[in-house]
Amino acid sequence: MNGLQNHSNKNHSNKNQSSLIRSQNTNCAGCGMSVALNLLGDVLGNNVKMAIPACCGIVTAHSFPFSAYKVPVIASTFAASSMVAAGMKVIQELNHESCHVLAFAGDGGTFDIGLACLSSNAERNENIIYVCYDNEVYGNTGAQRSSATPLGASTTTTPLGKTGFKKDIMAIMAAHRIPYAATLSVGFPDDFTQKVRLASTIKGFRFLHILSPCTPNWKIEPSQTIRLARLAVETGVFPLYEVFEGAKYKVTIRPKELRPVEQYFSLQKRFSRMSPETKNAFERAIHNNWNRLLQLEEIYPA
Ligand SMILES: Cc1ncc(C[n+]2csc(CCOP(=O)(O)OP(=O)(O)O)c2C)c(N)n1
Repeated sequence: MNGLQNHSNKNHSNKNQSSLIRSQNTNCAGCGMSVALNLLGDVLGNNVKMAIPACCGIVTAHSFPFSAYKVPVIASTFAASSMVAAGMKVIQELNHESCHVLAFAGDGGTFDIGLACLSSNAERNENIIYVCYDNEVYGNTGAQRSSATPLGASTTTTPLGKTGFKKDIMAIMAAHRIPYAATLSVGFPDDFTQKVRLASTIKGFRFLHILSPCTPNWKIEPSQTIRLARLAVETGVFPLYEVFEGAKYKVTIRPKELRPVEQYFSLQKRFSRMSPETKNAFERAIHNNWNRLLQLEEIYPA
């Protein structure tokens, strides 16, 4: 542990290195989650402790006594990262320490199996930052569908394309009236870091939902990660916005006109089996959601 700590401090002094994660990790080329960790580290530095459940994020860490993380990490059960993070925060407060405590989980650990713990922690307004990096699939176990998988995407359990829509996790979090919830994209680093900075100054439960392209499971080239993270926003597939106290809305990136969603589909083989009818249903849903958000912002501005 001491050896790791020394190494961590040494690396942190190098401005070209991430504060949270070492470059010697085993993540895929073009991994959106790795970009998200770098951006989180840019804002939070290494004054961070993390609880990470079963997911690519904990595979990143490798096995004891090695770690690709430069900060203390507890590996939690799949369902319980937010509980563990809340416990870590309480211990830290009892010890009069001050650092950011993060739960860092994938969409499976957030939208599905971790939802009960996430909800109870949000309802108690635990003083943590919950980060969901959403690669829209159970990535490290072989690409099974999750409730974050979008309509029409093929996975190993939906080989012909998923038949239902993605769960609206932001609406669920807003319903808990937590102080802050926001969507972030690794394709918009300034917007991303501003939101992390703001979240780090707020007390109580904060929820950051990051769209995180996944090269093997979206069936894309590593060079397309950032392009897709941007296109998701520009087509309206993944709007960037904030919700304060579950009641006040702010859209932070506002394309003048949404790009045709076909531009987003065509770069990803996971959508290659989508029928024209499903594509139309998808595009209609996106436009409805975008208009709904703009209306919410107009009626309930932040
Ligand atoms: C209770 C339980 N069920 C299933 C598993 C197997 N498992 C480990 S990680 C994982 C999928 C994680 O998916 P996600 O949270 O989306 O993260 P990703 O792998 O995409 O990073 C599954 C099913 C487990 N560890 N524990």
